[in-house]
Amino acid sequence: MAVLDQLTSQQAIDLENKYGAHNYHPLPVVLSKGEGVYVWDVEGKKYYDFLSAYSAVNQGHCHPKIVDAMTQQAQTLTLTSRAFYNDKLGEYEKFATELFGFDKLLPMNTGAEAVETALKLCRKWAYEVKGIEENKAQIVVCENNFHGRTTTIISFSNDPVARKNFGPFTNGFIKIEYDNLTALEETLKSDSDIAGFLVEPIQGEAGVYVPSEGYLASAKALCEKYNVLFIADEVQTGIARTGRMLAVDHENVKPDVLILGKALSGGAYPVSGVLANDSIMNVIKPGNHGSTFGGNPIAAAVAIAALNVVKDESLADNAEEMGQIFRRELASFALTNDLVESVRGKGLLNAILINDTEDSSTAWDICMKLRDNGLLAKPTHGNIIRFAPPLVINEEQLMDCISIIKKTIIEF
Ligand code: IF1
Repeated sequence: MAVLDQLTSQQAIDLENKYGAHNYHPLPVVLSKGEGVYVWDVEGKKYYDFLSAYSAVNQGHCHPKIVDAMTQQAQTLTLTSRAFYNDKLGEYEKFATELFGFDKLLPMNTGAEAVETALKLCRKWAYEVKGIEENKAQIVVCENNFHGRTTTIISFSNDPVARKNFGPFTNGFIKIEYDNLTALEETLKSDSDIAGFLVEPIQGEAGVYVPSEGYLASAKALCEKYNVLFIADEVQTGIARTGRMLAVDHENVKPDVLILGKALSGGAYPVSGVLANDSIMNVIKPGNHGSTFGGNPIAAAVAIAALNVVKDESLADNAEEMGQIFRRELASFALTNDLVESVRGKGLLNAILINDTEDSSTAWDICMKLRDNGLLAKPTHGNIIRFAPPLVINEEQLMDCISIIKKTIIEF
């Protein structure tokens, strides 16, 4: 059947239900256009986007400079594979390594691929540089982590929905409590086979869990003390989202391995990567690792444009400033409203805690009302709603959104 040229929302939803795997439960809204902080549904209703595709659209929807770079490159050379060189990759690698302060970049496509790349790099470094006995390397991870959906990554997840019936799982991971330095030091002290510590500077999916001040700096110091790689997963917290270029910058922490994704492309194209210095990255030799699309010319051109937008439009500073307004306004609102317990976050990665149980539908129901009132957001766990608009939002738009959020909750 020829797809109807102008679907209604319900028709679009029905098509997905019938022909698409049911691996998501989206909020019932069908988007057809995006521009800056706004998205429109197929009926033409306009919304503020307060999810930013889980922090991939930091630069705003369809940013002209990013779309331009993508369009130009797409009309010139899309993909060569790494069997040959191309004229964009080296330029991008130089740009990104100088911007983030590392010797080398290993380009991949999705966040999970970059996490997997970092795990392989860490293990290989452990055997060939640290001298751990082969196949004995352990990597420390945190409870309630989210690093992606591959079989190895869910092997160290504790989310039963992400794990059930996907076994057998990959060995070699030790889980400790997040934001607990004693647990980290005990583990590093007790086991000489530890290769690395993989951590989200803020746990996004866990509900925008901001660790104690100084946690990241102390964790890095412990990793140095025990010759363990500090691996920062900045797929969601990076690229100016938390008010600095990287969330680790709030504590002046330099990771041994940096993982980027999502807004590395401004949401225009799958671009991810792993950055490290030569003493680590040079364990990777030809044939060890790669992917068909990793480092393709479009990804390179888009990432350069996307990173330039972050710099040219001072998006980190804007995120910092707008985030402070957001948390101030919502914190004072929480004092006057029984439903909102508290607000937490950094920059424009924030969440409100709803005064209800984790398995309640309250957060979802509030998001449905927010949708009716023209603002799109989604709960993480049952009673937590994440608010993460594009970092290009201005104060007037932010105040408008805050009044929509307050009005919706008061109506609730
Ligand atoms: C989904 C969550 C967020 C990430 C961190 C790696 C990845 C992600 C810190 C993997 C991806 C996405 C995945 C997406 C929803 C979203 C998400 F709800 F799943 F947990 F943001 F919190 N590291 N997060 O946040 O990157 O392979 O997806 O490119 O799977 O539903 P990816």
